[in-house]
Amino acid sequence: MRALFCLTLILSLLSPLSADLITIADYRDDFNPNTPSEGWAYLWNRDGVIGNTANYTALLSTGSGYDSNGVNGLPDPLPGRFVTLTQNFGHPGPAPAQGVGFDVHAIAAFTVDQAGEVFIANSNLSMTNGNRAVGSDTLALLIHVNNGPAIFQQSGFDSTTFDISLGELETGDTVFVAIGPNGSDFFDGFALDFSLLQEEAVPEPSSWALLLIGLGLSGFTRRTAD
Ligand SMILES: [Ca+2]
Ligand SMILES: [Ca+2]
Ligand SMILES: [Ca+2]
Repeated sequence: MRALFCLTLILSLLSPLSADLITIADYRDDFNPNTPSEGWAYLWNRDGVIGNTANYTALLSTGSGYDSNGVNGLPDPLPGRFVTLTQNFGHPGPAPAQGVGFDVHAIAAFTVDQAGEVFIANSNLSMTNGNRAVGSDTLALLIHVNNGPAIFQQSGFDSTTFDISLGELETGDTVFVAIGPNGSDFFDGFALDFSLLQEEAVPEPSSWALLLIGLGLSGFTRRTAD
């Protein structure tokens, strides 16, 4: 009986857990031009290089999206210039060649409200300015969590996707998706979208059934032994 219980317990532990992926955020679906939806922040690295959240500050609502001065119309005064995020359009800020100390990024950030592995899915970042020569002046994409190192970094694309795992996150961790001018901001208009999915590990019903059977047999063995 004890051997059977042990076997059952081992089998139940070996049974795969089902991983339900739920969408916890979606850039376009969640976009509110007046006030960021719960969990979201729209930022720019006004005060220093990308990757250090101490340098980040909020973009301000213009009523149709967010830019550096919160007043409809671009360009804004340096160092903001064309930095903006709206539901269907975005643009990074300027680069050192344009009179600032570092590449100014537009940053979409989301803070998770529960622990678990988080994935980016359904992602796309495409340059959209019709006057731009394909393959010319590009963007730089950088993704990091809190003040951690870059999890994903790419530049030199006309269009790209970035479906990746961000690993196990804790409640309150923030994902930053930052788009920079990659040297200059001419023709740098873009379209952005992505979802964040989170895994909720739920034991398979069969695992629970086996475990309960195992525990029941264990109890039976003890009673007969007494
Ligand atoms: Ca979407
Ligand atoms: Ca403005
Ligand atoms: Ca550029």
